Amino acid sequence: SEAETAKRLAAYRAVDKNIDFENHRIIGIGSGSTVVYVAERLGQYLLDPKYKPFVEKFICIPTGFQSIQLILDNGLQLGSIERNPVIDIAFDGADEVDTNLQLIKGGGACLFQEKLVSTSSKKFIIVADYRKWSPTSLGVKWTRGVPLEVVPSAYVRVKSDLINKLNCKKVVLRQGGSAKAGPVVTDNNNFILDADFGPIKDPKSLHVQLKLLLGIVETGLFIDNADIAYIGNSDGTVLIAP
Ligand code: DER
Repeated sequence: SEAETAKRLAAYRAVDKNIDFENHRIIGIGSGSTVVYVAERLGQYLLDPKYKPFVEKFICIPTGFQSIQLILDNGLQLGSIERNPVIDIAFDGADEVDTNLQLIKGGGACLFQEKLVSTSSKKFIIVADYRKWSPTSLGVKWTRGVPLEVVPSAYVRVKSDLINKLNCKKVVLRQGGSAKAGPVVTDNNNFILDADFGPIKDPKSLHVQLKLLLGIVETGLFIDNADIAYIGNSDGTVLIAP
């Protein structure tokens, strides 16, 4: 599809332009469908005799179970953030990117480990297709609400606080649907609440207010974290922001 082509374009370009084969060793690998192409591209370099000596030394840090699969399926070395708390460069997708490179993430319910990796990385690269790019504000392209990782026993309290203290319009406990009866359980054994605030004028302030609510482990607002975004367009071009 057009979006898949755009995802692959952005991901390949991001890897080709940002991996320093000699100096990078610890590589953060995100979650979702776009970062699949980042792992795929690294796997291609691994098969190239010229690059193999460098890529086989890469230690790839996952952001959840899907990310672990991605690393293993592409023949890359799997590491842990406990063993490698400082990451050289990390790649991940996003649900929405604004012109200040503020992000909404968490569509794939992996936001906690994603933020642990992205904020532990010296360089953080976003790869996405054109549907995620929001030249105005966050909460315009991604309209399913800000994903929040919450402690399961606290979800009713958090929902009430979101509505009564932060004037959230709509809060939904994310369900597994046909994949799993009942709520989605994250790789950290938590629930996800999707909190719809509409267009978000000041994502940094909202993030701080959310973090003060008892029961919220982490938010899907990634503030002042991404360094570069590669946005694949349907016409084959790639927008690089900033
Ligand atoms: O969960 C996440 O934050 C993922 O990065 C995700 O939302 C991006 O997913 P996609 O690359 O499949 O659109």
